[in-house]
Amino acid sequence: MRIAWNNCFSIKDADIVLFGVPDSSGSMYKGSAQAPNDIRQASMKWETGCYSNGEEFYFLPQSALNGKMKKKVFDAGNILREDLPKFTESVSKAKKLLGMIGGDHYLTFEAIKGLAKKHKQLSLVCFDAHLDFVSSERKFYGSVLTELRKKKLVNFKKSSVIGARAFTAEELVNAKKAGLKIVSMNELKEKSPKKVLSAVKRRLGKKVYLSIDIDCVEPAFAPGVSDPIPGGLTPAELFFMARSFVDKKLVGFDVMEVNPLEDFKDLTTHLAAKLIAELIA
Ligand SMILES: [Mn+2]
Repeated sequence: MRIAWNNCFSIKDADIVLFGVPDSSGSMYKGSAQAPNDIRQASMKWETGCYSNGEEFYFLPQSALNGKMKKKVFDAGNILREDLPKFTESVSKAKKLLGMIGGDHYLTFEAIKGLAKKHKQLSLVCFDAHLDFVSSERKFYGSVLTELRKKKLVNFKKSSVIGARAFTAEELVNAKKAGLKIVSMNELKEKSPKKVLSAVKRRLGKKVYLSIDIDCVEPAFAPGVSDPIPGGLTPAELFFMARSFVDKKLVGFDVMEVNPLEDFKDLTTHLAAKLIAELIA
């Protein structure tokens, strides 16, 4: 099964190459491995309005095929974790926008490893309840930023995490040392999404990777995650902010950590499908 908006059939013809990585081996919680196919299934089920160039338009699953969609989207199917760096390298060399559907958040490291062959020192924008900057334990989804820092794949001084509300002292020290900007939920509520976005964007380098851990969203809206932390973003806030990073600087995005085993009435898989629609619109 392909995502509902698949409207072309090769990487060469595509503007955006979507793919799933059904792998949760970097997590102690199983479940996120089945997310890519569940999100594809959810994408078939609804019709919705999305924003494109500031204009709202109706985004039916079938609009992909009847010409209403401006961008060519190719769903390349599911990729094995061990093939991931090679795959992202080849897509970036073909100059296509990459869209990964996870899987656990550690896969972001594997994806950026491949992208870094073409794009050195990417700016990373992460939406996440967590900092994922643990250094006392390694090689799991909680240490994505530690691995990226060790391999020097990301320019932390030009990167930010938005929506953070659960972190340890060790992670704060690591973030500070690296020069990473943290926009906590408190700061977001105190200021405004607009103000926060302009501060984050001022820091960005030439090329940007956008990583969205779905647990950045309030668990009441997105219960299907492995480590839910109350006090999160509303879906509308996430759509508004995430969309604003879709521009010429963006080389790839991912939507990670949907865990259908923890979900309630498919709320979270539907949210993820809508988020992908917003990004590709
Ligand atoms: Mn997280």
